[in-house]
Amino acid sequence: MSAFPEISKIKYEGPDSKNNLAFRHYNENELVEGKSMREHLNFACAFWHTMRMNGTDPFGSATMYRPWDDGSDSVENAQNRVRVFFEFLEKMSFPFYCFHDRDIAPEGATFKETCANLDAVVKVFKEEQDRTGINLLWGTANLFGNPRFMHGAATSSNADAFAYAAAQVKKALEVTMELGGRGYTFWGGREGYQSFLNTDMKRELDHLAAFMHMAVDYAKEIGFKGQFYFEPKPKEPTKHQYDFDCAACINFLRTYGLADDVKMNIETNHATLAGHTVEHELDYAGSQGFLGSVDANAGDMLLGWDTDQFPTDVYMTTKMMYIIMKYGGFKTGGLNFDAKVRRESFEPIDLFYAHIGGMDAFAKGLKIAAKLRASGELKEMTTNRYASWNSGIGARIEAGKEDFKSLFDYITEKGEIEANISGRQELFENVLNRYMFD
Ligand code: XUL
Ligand code: CO
Repeated sequence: MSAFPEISKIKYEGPDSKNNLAFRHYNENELVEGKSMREHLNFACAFWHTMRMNGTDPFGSATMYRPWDDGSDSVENAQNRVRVFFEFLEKMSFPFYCFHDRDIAPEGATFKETCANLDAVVKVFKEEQDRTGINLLWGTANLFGNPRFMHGAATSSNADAFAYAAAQVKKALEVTMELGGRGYTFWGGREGYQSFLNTDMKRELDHLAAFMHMAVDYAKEIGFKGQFYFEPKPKEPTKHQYDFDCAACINFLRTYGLADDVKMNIETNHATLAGHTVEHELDYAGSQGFLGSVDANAGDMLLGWDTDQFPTDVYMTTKMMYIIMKYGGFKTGGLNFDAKVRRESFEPIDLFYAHIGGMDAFAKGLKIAAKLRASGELKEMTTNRYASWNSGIGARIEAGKEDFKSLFDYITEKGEIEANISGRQELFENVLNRYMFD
């Protein structure tokens, strides 16, 4: 039985279409720089938002109308959600999806029962994957929702909570592998702290590293070839999260010997909460060789929390795709819509409008980014800013042929530096606008 009987498969109708249930830009097989849009974008749908968000917020109860969901915690209801999810994925032409263990299956009375519930639901995922050819981009474990993780999971002051989290991730890795997942994501959840007075930070960080090493080791042991990701987020729920931003995460990975096994999963709204733009985070990770995957969403600059809105700002998607393409595009990762419809957008059809908007915004951004790259105009302007490094003293510094003493002599003799040239930020912005609208 169909959960969305009035909605047929969403088709590409081109930029002139006025059909709100059609793609205007996302044409999955269209080639951009010789690669299909589908492969450039690797869109994934987040099970937790699409199937589990019911509209509750700190001030009010559920608003969402979901006729297929009986609201119970039964395994049967969980299995049925999976079938509805795949109907949605198929109608939206999603090549991928992502999940947390606890979104897809209910906890049982014991850990053993919980694992059995998970297996029962994973069986349906497997059937639906085989039926549709839709794949798992990455899996993850929810190590933050249950009260047992009140002090964190890998960084908990309670060693048993660490052990429970390890058991949970062991199982989540097995399930991710069973479903052919291309990756596994760590998001800290409660891995952080509120007050230094009651916190042994060094010990907590050591534990977090030990935990991630155990995961990497176990993945090797069972032959899981997926890419591990670490997802930065600066606050919410804890005040000081250990995975604050890409710089903090990469420092952690390098310090603890995890740099070869883990890349970044960068989320727009998390970047902005850290006081960065998502472009900054993508470029930083890319420049350090850690660009893995993206949780695509948007925040609200007037609200200081993680609103997880759908991304519709084509400036933002253009800049994101420009940077992602600069680093060679996604290898294992993709664009996972870690985004939810607003509490007031409570009808099933809103799930379609939301994802169509996000996918079209990225498809349009991809096309503009490709035009920018083809012309080389911005790149050339940026390169020209650094012309002083191409010869003379700049080239010698880059080649490691100068030191403080030689530079002291150089400047002493010269007396003053070559005149600076304008940064021309406004001109750069004008050029971008020309590509946005022409
Ligand atoms: C939370 C968040 C998570 C991670 C996966 O803010 O982004 O959903 O993406 O745990
Ligand atoms: Co996320």
